[in-house]
This record gives sequence, C-alpha cells and structure tokens, in this order.
Amino acid sequence: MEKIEYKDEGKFCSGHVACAGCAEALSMRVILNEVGDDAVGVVAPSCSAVILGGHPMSAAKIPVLHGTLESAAASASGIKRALKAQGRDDTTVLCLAGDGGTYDIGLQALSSAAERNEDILYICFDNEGYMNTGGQKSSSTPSKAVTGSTPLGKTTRKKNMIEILAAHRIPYIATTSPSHLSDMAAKIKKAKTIRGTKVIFVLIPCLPGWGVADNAAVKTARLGVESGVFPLFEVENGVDYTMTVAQRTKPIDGYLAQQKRYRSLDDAGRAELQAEVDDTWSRLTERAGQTG
Ligand SMILES: Cc1ncc(C[n+]2csc(CCOP(=O)(O)OP(=O)(O)O)c2C)c(N)n1
Ligand code: SF4
Repeated sequence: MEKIEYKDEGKFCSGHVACAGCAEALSMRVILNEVGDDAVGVVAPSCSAVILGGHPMSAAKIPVLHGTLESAAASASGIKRALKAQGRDDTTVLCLAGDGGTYDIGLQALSSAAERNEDILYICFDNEGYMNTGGQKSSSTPSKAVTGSTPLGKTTRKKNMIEILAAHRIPYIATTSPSHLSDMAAKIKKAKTIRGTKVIFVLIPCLPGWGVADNAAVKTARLGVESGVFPLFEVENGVDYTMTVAQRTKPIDGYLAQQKRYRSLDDAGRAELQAEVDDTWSRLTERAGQTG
C-alpha cells in the first residue's frame, strides 16, 4: 500500500459517513484544510451532503448550508453578497456539489453565477453519476460506462463542462485528483487568491457506483490521470490552458480494468474509448501549447 504524505489541519472531523475507502472524504479533508476557518460552505444534495451530515453533527468545521440540488451556486452567490455587505470580503464561500448537481440539475444556477462572475469557489466532486441515489447516469458519465440507468453502457459522451465554463470566461477552472493531493492543495490555495468565479473538478472513483474495490479509489484515480482519461490542467480567464501533468504514461486499459462498469466492454469498445481519450488529449495539449 502506498503512503500519502499529507499534514492534516483537522478541518474535517472523523465520524463522517462516507463509504469506507471513499476518495471524496480524502479530497474533502484536503479542500477544507486549504480553505481554512474563514469560510462558509453550501452543500448540494449529493454524497458530500451525506458525508458531512447536518448540524450539530457536521463533519466540517465551518458553517454549512444544505441547499437544494438546483440552486447551490445561487445560494453561494447570495451568501457571498451578504458577507460582503457586512464587510467580510475575504471570507471564502465554498460550494460543494456532485456532477449531477453541476452538469445537470444545478447548471442553470452555476452558469448564471459564472456569467455574473460571483466571487465563489465551486467544487464539483465528479463521480460521473448520481451516486448517493443508487448510481444512475448523469451527463458527466463517460461513454460506454454501465450505470443503473444505462445497463448496456452510456451511448453518448461525457459533457464537456470545462469548455462550457471556459466560454463564460471565468477567471479560474481546474481539474484535480485524490491521487495528486499536493496539486489539489495548490489549486485550492491559488483559487482562494482569485476574485470571481472559480470552479474545481475533483475526480472521485465511486466504490459502489463504478465497482471499484474498497482499497482502490486512489489507485483508480491515479490511473485515470496517468492514462489521460482525466487530465490535470487549469484554465485561466477561459483561454489560458496549462497542463499540470503534461505526460500520459499509460493506455486506458489498466484504468478500465479497475472498474466493473466497463466489465463487458469488448476490444472494439475499448479501442473506441482509447480513440476518444487520444482525441481529447491532443486538443487539450494543443490548446495548452498555443497559450502556455
Ligand atoms: C431537483 C431534485 N431532483 C432530484 C433530487 C434527488 N436527489 C438528491 S441527491 C441526488 C443525486 C445527486 O447526484 P450528484 O449531484 O452527482 O452527487 P453524488 O450523489 O453523485 O455525489 C438526487 C437525484 C433532488 N434532491 N432535487
Ligand atoms: S457512494 Fe461513492 S462517492 Fe458516495 S460516499 Fe460512497 S464511495 Fe464515495
């Protein structure tokens, strides 16, 4: 088992109710530690809402509002404006949502907040499906993945939320992974220094939802980064792309093999997925090369 070096600041308490081995709990710890005490959270119904729990038993050591799935970004915008009116300009307002609440149900509120360039830090825990309600597909689910509502594999691609948000020209978008905790911490730290809408996507290999072994969430996330399925990068002001892990070192096979949702994939399907990943990677690196 690999040892992850990380100094805990104690902002995320023990006793939370994530599935044992969930990388979202690990990511939550890093994010809350980096955000610090001067912060207010808004949590959309999702695994993060379940993991953190409600007052007075919340696992977060910051005040947290449990909002609705469709309105998390709007709630965060309102809280930030109320804090500003009180002269608390520096307080971070942190939105925590799943991909269903970001790519689908909360997209309208997030797009509106991004268009207004609200000063919020929005975190999307991207487990590529509606996981706390039993593992249905979302528009973040990648093609060919089996979910509760796509038993033969999803027939369409993962929605490219990063490009949608980049088109809003918000100051900061980043992708992060629980396999790269220092990179995650650095991106949260950087986002905190930027005024305006910041959106950070965290890859969360869901144990029951993806059919990943209880001890393999971080390994799966690492293979996702190393194979280029989930590239780590930043987009500043919608146009400046920077790869934070610049090389792909593996084909996608090892990543797929960790998961039951691709169990029935044949060689042709695997080749199609590899081609999709290759295509996305070359567009991304070209963009980063153009502006970096
Ligand atoms: C408008 C609306 N529709 C449906 C629900 C029921 N619901 C609660 S959480 C959830 C799944 C959320 O999925 P996601 O945002 O991806 O988070 P995850 O559970 O995967 O972390 C659903 C469908 C709801 N709360 N509100
Ligand atoms: S359902 Fe998946 S994402 Fe949610 S707590 Fe369990 S392992 Fe984590």
